[in-house]
Amino acid sequence: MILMNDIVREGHPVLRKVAEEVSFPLTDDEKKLCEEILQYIINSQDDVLCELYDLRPGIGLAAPQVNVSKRIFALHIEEEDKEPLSIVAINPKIISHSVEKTYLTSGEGCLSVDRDVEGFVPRYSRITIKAFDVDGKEFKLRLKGLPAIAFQHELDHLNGVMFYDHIDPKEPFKEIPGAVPFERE
Ligand code: K2U
Ligand code: NI
Repeated sequence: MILMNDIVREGHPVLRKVAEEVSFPLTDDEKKLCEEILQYIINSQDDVLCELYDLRPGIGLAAPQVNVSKRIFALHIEEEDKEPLSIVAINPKIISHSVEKTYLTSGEGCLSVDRDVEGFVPRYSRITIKAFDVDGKEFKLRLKGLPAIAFQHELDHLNGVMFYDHIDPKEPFKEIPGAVPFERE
């Protein structure tokens, strides 16, 4: 079971590496990793387990965050009145995106960053992605809202990018031209 002390924190070089593509069939270790990163975010959304194991809640987790520099991440997002999204994405790619941008009005956080970094993080409002599942089957999804933001946050982790790299250092809350703000309830 992944716990917070398995999650590397900013300053660790693995978070600034471009992660390696994965080949199929996955090794048993890679399959176990996929299960464990998805299980972490599911566990982290359970109040009892959060308390019991001192977990930080998350909706995504990327392999580099547990010190494995491979192009794998998991998302588990359940929002009221919306389709739940629970995926492991392997060798993920954004194949098209809206011109329109969005940003979380609350700003972003990261399980690998133990501090608040304020500011708007521009993201594409809508994205079409493709990735492979653990069996090597390719899938495509069209994402918007929080799933789209989370996907871009996790894909950044596979490219050595941290969310605060996107924040304007001089004017962190500068209006992003044409962007549609996303309010999390
Ligand atoms: O990659 C990670 O560190 C997990 C991130 C993912 C994330 C950050 C910002 C925006 C979307 C996804 C977070 O710790 S997950 C915490 C969280 C929960 C709900 C909404 C936003 C962030
Ligand atoms: Ni993160």
